[in-house]
Amino acid sequence: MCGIVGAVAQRDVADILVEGLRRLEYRGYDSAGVAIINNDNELQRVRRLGKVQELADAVNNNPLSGGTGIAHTRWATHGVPSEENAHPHISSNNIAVVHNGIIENHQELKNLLIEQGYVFTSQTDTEVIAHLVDHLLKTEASLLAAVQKACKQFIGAYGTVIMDRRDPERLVVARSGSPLVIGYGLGENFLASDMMALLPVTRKFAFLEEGDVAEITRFEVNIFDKKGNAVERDATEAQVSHDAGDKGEYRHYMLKEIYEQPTAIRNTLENRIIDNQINTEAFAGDGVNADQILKDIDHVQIIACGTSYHSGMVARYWLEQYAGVSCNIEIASEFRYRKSFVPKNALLVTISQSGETADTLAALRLGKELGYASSLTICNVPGSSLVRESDMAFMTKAGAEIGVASTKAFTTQLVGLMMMTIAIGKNKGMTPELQQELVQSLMSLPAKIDEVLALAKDIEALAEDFADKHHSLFLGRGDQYPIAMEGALKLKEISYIHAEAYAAGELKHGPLALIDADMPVIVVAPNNDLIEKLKSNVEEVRARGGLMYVFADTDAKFASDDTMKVIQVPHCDEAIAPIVYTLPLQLLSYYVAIIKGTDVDQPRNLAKSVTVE
Ligand code: HGA
Repeated sequence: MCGIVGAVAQRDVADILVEGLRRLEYRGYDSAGVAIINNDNELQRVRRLGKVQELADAVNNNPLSGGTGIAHTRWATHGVPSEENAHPHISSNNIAVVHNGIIENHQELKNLLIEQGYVFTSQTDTEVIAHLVDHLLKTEASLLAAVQKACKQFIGAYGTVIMDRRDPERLVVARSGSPLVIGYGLGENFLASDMMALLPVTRKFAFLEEGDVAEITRFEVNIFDKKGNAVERDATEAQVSHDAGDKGEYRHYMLKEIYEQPTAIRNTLENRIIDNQINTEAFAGDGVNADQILKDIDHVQIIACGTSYHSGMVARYWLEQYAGVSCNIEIASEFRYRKSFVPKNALLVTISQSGETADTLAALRLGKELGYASSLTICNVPGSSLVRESDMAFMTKAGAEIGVASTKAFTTQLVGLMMMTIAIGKNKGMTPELQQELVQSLMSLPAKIDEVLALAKDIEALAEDFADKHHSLFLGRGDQYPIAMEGALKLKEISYIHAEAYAAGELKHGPLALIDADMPVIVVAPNNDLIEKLKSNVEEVRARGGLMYVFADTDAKFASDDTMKVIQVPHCDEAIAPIVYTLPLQLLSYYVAIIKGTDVDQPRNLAKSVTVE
């Protein structure tokens, strides 16, 4: 979602800010802007609709000097994408503000501020922050005090940075529901919504916690918690490499990330399996005994959104089939707003690539209040909110995922969830033989995925058939049903072709009515217990003139004919089939998107790391 970058330095910071925004581009956005205080203490602001490059060109043509500045990429929630609505927003030509999140009571605040004589120039909720801080500064002694007071009036979520041209060497930042990280430099300091933005200028970071307000100058960072007490937040050295954001030889990040999956899975497994047993330290958290917690639980409640929700759905099949533990899964935005029942000894598992997904984080906080026995997050970003706020964390080692459409984060989540299944199952009667079998299946994954990636050319050829289609149907059964859902999500996200997924047994309860030659049907068909049932479903489609694309196990005996194109997928163990069959569907969406000419890495209307609800 939107990106924030800020700097207080002696040197000119325009290039640092714009480069920071570039490094956050992958999150998806619709406009960008920067404001810098120049040496005459004047505010200079440039905003552009569209790409950061438009902003960079504008700044190049009209260079901005000055060492204190803020910049933003916006993903509109309130008000259309436009230059007027792009951040920073300014009040009284003194205060400039950037903001991620939503101020839910903006209308009420706006009415009060209009009464005070403020004139609004945008349709955003954000503009109230600028005017309210300006208004409060008439009575408050400092920018810090004004921001602290303003925050008490906001309902909703914000990661916000405010600067005042009359106090030019200071930024004040506040966090409630949207992440912010401070980057420490030598005689200069920075901040951003994601440390990726600041890797060219520093590697030393401290994450703000919920309710924190901080004052940043060139030489000092003073952080205050929600009660206004001065606090320290641990600063750590970033481990991620400076070039984590490079595409290398690949045309798109998504393709690079698809091909990184064998390595990502290898890294996720590394040092976590000892003598064919899952090392429960992989689930460790501060001061908790993961081993004991996993032993004591009798039920698992999984909460996630989007792609992560699909990995959780697969885990439900695994937990009940292999570990003999009951499991529910729910979309975070539903769970958080309904009254739910908490079973005894239940573990709350959240899944999120970024660890900042707003709905999932809110669901975790609610779950803690409701009294779940413990919480575990499956997450790709160390230090993120979900990791910090959960009792335990399993870190997927996918590395930075830049493409908006998740690929390697999904498959490594599945690896983590299978490891969790084994770790829980071993105390619930899972035989050592089954544990060993599942562990061996996991270990075979990287090589198996390499074999599937070798099918890329065949899948690329298949993609031609989709270019003129507007709708498609994905079918799977059992633990492949969520994979069909993930395949459909991938296709709609990046190619904008309407795609729906059904459990194949549901066809006759409605979707068969849609079948005709213009509705390609994609089927995932590993050779498992349900294969004969699935073949009957395939016949139901064929009998109604449907055209099918079947990803089938080499042993499942599917053959191409007039109505069906079959891609033979190398045989794999049943337990890991959901992971293996994800790959051809990722490749299919990618090649269809290429043919359609869509923006693969930054699909329209979407954003990475969904930090607003
Ligand atoms: N609500 C603000 C900021 C949007 C945002 O955080 N997107 O991720 C706006 O619409 O400008």
